[in-house]
Amino acid sequence: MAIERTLSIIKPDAVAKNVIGQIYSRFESSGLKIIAARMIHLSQSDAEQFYAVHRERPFFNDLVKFMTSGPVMVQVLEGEEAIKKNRDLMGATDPRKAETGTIRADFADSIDANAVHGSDALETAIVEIACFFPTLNIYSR
Ligand code: RTP
Ligand code: MG
Repeated sequence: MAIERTLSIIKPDAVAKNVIGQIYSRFESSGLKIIAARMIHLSQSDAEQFYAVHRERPFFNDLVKFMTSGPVMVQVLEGEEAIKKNRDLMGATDPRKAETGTIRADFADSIDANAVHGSDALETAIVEIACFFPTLNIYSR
């Protein structure tokens, strides 16, 4: 199986709920390593750029407003099939549809305030990681 890297964001709702550590434990228990991390309060243009693929979607403005509503914790996760593994840990976008035991089922309140982001493919992971971390600040062991 391939070792991959993925970008994870703990969104403002989960940071405000003080569950960064609980979410980090789930990454670590599943075998994913946190190889870079920083807390940042996204500006409007940061959020618009990051979610540019959704620019034409009806929920775009709400998404940008939410993602800039408070600080987020951003991390690079590394491990076997990290992209899929992280998406599996996250659960479905809408927490009402997320499987029991997933991060969104346990910590998210709504489709907007849904606790976490995770890259959805290899190419997006590369682009998203580069948005936040220069190679120099990624500590793969
Ligand atoms: P994310 O990008 O944040 O990891 O979430 P995702 O892949 O599960 O979902 P995506 O389709 O990429 O959508 C990005 C974020 O936009 C909000 N959204 N709202 N009202 C809606 O129908 C709707 N659809 C998506 C969600 O907050 C989602 O996380
Ligand atoms: Mg997405």
